[in-house]
Amino acid sequence: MSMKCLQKRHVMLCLLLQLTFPSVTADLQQGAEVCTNHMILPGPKGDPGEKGNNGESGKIGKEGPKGLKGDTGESGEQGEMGRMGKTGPFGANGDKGINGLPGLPGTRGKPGTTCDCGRYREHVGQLDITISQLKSSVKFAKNVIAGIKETDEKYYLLVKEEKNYRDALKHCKDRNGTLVMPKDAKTNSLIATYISEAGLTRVYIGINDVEKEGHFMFTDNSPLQNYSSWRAGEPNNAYGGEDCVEMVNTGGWNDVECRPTIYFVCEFIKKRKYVLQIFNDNQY
Ligand SMILES: [Ca+2]
Ligand SMILES: [Ca+2]
Repeated sequence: MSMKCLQKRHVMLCLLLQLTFPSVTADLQQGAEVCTNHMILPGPKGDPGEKGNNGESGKIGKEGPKGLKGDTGESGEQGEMGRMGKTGPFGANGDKGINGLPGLPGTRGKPGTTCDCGRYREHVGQLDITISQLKSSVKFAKNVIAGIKETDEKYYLLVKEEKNYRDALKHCKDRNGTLVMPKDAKTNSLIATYISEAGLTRVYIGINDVEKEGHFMFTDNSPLQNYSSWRAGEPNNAYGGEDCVEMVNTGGWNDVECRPTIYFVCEFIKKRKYVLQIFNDNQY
């Protein structure tokens, strides 16, 4: 043991043993003396080593805890003026105000002159008549457009306006015609077909015995001659008051009262060119 202590490389170990284990050290008293006398001092401290390389970047740290609530910020600057809002609904009507004071009387007017109102009223009345005629003419023209029958010499028009016999005759005459006068079988058949095609059952025709009971005449004042189409038992002047004549859709004639309002057929002589007149004459 003492020999080991003598060795240079174990000097420090010997000192450590002496401090840690004193009893053992006593047994080695001689050896300890040798160690004391022959202790070798350590050499000078070496120079510091070269600076090491920079270490690698550390790992990203964990997410920190939520921070504390910040202090209340300063008030912002005043904003710009907003756009004008929509116009509101109308308010309720206000209460009626009290009557104002009466105004001062006006100056006296100039003396009047004699009014010529009658002349104007006459013009207005004439305008009303003209308008009425125009309306009637338009209605008549519509009937013309709707359908018309014709022969070489005449036009026949079924007027779908309910009128009594007198007004029906006037309606035709106002347009330079008359109620239809079927003076032969061909014309009578044509009118009968006209009525049937229109879906009607009866119309006034231009025959009557208004002037003299039992003496039937056409509206052109010509008497019935070689042709007639009376239905069986007609004319019978029923109840003593049948002076006008209707044609039913089979072509038969019957004397009837003149007051009932029914449709009728007008006839127009072609040479009068009534159609052109209807459309061109302003009086209608
Ligand atoms: Ca009669
Ligand atoms: Ca009769």
